[in-house]
Amino acid sequence: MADKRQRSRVQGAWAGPSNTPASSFQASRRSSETVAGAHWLPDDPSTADRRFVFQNPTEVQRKIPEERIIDKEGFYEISNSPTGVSRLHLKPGFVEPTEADWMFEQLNMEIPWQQKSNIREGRSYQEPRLTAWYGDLPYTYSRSAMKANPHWHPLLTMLKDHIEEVTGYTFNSLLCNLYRNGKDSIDWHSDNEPSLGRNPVIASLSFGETRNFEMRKKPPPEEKGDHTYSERIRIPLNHGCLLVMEGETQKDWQHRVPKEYHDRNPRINLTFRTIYPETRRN
Ligand SMILES: O=C(O)CCC(=O)C(=O)O
Repeated sequence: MADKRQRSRVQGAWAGPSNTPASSFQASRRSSETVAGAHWLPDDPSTADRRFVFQNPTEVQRKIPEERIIDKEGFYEISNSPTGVSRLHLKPGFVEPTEADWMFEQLNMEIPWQQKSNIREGRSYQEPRLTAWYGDLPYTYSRSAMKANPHWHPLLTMLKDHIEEVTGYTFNSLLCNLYRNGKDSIDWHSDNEPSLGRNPVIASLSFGETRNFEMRKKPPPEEKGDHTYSERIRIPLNHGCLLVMEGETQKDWQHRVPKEYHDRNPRINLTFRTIYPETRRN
């Protein structure tokens, strides 16, 4: 990193008429070839007729982008890649707090929560959270399937109808997540399984403890998977808040809910989606 920074300084060098003898000042500068900074002026009168030649920097100094925090109601265009726009719609208070309180209790008690096992690098591991799946079709991610479950809890049907009315989108499936405490989490991923079709719209409704929903832009190929300079967004998702991700968001961004290392109460997150049968995927 230090080496990168050094190379990326603005570079310049003193150039004089070729018939002028080099002053000791110039000679000492010439020995290092370059001068850091374009505003450096000669204070030795014997160098006054010399020109300061600007050389293009060999590498531009890169700054790690500051994390953007989104916590107010609104539509946010978070990027615009050549293929299209990634957009978020945040609606804190979508379910008002007193309603959200009893809904949290009911969902916590009545959803058939289970701990799913996934496969990564040939090894099976248990997800650090509990989940449940609703929909006429199974849902496969991380090389493990959740069975179709058409028996929607009436509260979930009511919430789905309300979200569809407000957003204008329709959904046929729901992945429920229960984060039991701060150690429960979901790692970096995109909801981009082929069964979700192109440009999936995900409507995510949260209840209970506020947890940080973090997003990072996928790096261009030349970064070789390094996210150091990726744009980042943090959205504190609180009790009753709705977040809709749309457009190219799943193609161009990843998201996660990281672990937190202090006490955290349980949180429930409902992610409404549309699953397509294999024959109707675009
Ligand atoms: O809990 C959340 O807010 C995010 C859940 C999530 O990323 C997912 O279910 O794919």
